[in-house]
Amino acid sequence: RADDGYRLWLKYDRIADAAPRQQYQRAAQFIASSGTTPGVRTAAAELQRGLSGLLGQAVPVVAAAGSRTGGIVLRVDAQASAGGQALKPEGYHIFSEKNNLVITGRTDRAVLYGAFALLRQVQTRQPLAGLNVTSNPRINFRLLNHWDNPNGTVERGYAGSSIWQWYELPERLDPRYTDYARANASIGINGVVINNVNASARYLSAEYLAKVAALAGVMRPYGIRVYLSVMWAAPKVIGGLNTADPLDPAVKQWWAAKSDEIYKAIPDFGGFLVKANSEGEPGPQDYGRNHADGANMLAQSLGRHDGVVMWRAFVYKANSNGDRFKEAYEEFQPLDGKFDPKVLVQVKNGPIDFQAREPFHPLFGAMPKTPLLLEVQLTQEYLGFATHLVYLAPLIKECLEADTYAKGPGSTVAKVVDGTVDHHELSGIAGVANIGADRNWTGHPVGQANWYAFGRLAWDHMLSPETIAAEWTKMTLTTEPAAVRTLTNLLEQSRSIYVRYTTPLGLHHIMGESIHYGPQPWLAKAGRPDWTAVYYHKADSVGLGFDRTAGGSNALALYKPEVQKQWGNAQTCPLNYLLWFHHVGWRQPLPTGRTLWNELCTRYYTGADSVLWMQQQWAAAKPALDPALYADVAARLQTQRKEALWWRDACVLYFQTLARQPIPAPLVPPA
Ligand code: GCW
Repeated sequence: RADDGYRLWLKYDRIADAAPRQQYQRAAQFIASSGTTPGVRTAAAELQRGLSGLLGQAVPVVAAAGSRTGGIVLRVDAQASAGGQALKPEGYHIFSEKNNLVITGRTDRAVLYGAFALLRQVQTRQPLAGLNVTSNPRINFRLLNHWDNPNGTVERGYAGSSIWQWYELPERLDPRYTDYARANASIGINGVVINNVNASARYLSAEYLAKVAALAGVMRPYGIRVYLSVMWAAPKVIGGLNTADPLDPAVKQWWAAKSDEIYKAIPDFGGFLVKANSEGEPGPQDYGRNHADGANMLAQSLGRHDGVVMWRAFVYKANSNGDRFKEAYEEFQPLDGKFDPKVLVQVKNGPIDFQAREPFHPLFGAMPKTPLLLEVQLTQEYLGFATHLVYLAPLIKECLEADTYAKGPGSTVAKVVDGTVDHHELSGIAGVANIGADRNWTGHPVGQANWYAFGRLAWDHMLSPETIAAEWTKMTLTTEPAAVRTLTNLLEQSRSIYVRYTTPLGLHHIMGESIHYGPQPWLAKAGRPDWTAVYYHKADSVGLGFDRTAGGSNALALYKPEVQKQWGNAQTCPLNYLLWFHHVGWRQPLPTGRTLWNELCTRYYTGADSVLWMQQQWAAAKPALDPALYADVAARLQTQRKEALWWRDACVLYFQTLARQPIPAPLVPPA
């Protein structure tokens, strides 16, 4: 039957080749599990479901292996260790013992993650014999953030409406919630913030908390905790108070009572996410207080409950004459050391807003006393919605690998975030979800790869985008080796191609006003100056790019000297970041041997042509792909090609009005 994409990477179709199938059959004749907790029962059920499908035969679950061999044993053991090393609470160890494979860990969740790891081993056709794997997550809070609203819309969502059916809850539990939880657990995601950061106070009402509790009940056996985005002004909006001042005793009292009410309904509730004093949202500054005052009051309201506050640093003032690049830093960096131990400050990967390429956010490495939670965006707000094929692991990885030099070389963003640089116990990473009610969850079938890759990197940021792409391809699209190679390469190249035909050389924020789709580099007037395109590209008759050196906004000074050295000199700045930091003359020669203008044109033209290459690669894999899925992506690639030309022509022609130079001849074939 045609594959409608609903099953994501959890496909479990019978392995067609008899030889490997029989090998797996010999190693997985039964599942032994004595555990009766919901988490272990889930692990056994998932293994049974997956293996029965893949092996094409029933795999029974038994209470104990006894003298049987050739099976899989699940074992929760509070003392579990591997190679003499204690496991983290969620870490698992898979090894052979008396001709059985044992999946062990200190908690239910650990065993569940081990079960999915074993399934992945089979799905990607790796051997089971002699398996000995230990894996611990490097980051503790691995979260999806949903920007889902109570009315069923999803802010910046391109895959249909929200999957949460608020009206039906708490009575009816859509089976889709369980499949959602399964998918997340399979990649190690252990928390979900279910509502938009532009939050409605309604979620904190008793009526909605009952609905949230029902969802939490579905997530719990999969090791997933539920969190809420909260609206700062809730004590006024639904609490009947006349203030939301964090230092007001009645406000404190209201939040403490609200927290108690939530934990009564949801004992494993994860905590709060807050967007405050940002883009018109209310916050503590409305009362002359600062972000730490607000975050700490909420953290204290959690009191004895086991929860955290995630406070977003995505702030920039209306009518600021400065450089938006610097604003979050200026508001937050001075507060380092002032936050309650239960607070994480949540920072986007870059200083502006989820552009196709950004330098890492200067707060990373600059707040050693505060655990910083990295926020990346999986929904493709600035990356072509659900139309353009863009695999995001290279973007996320670029940020993770960037060196902040905070404690000398090697202080990468990844190590700041996982807590190793500054010895934090709390560590977190969040992906803004690209999930909606579309049958295939993500609209673009390859959007699924971004959900998958996020979870895998959140678990282990050392994995390579290539490894993850290959895994996903095998689990989701095909295991045919040549096609896997072609598709993995296609995925890997897709993001740099997108950058070339939209925002090459460090251009940023030149897309359509408010919709954030398509080109609009001429945009000069909008709700506020820092929503226009001209604010960011600064094109004039002399040249192009935002001078952020000492002669300009001096945003570069927010970084450590080593980083300033990399980006501070227009002659040596890597071309990918050039126009982020420098205003460069149109006729300025670049290390490629071309002038800036010629290089700009070359990137737009070759970028757009690379979409033809993408189409060819997809076509080359056709025999190995499901026909309906093939046609879906092929059609989206056609639109992508059309829109790459739109981007190219709009940008080149607009910038040409200022550069006043011809498009280099070789790029334009003679008419
Ligand atoms: O990227 C911008 C989006 C807003 C979003 C905001 C944020 C949820 O355009 O839609 O609001 O960021 O991250 O808060």
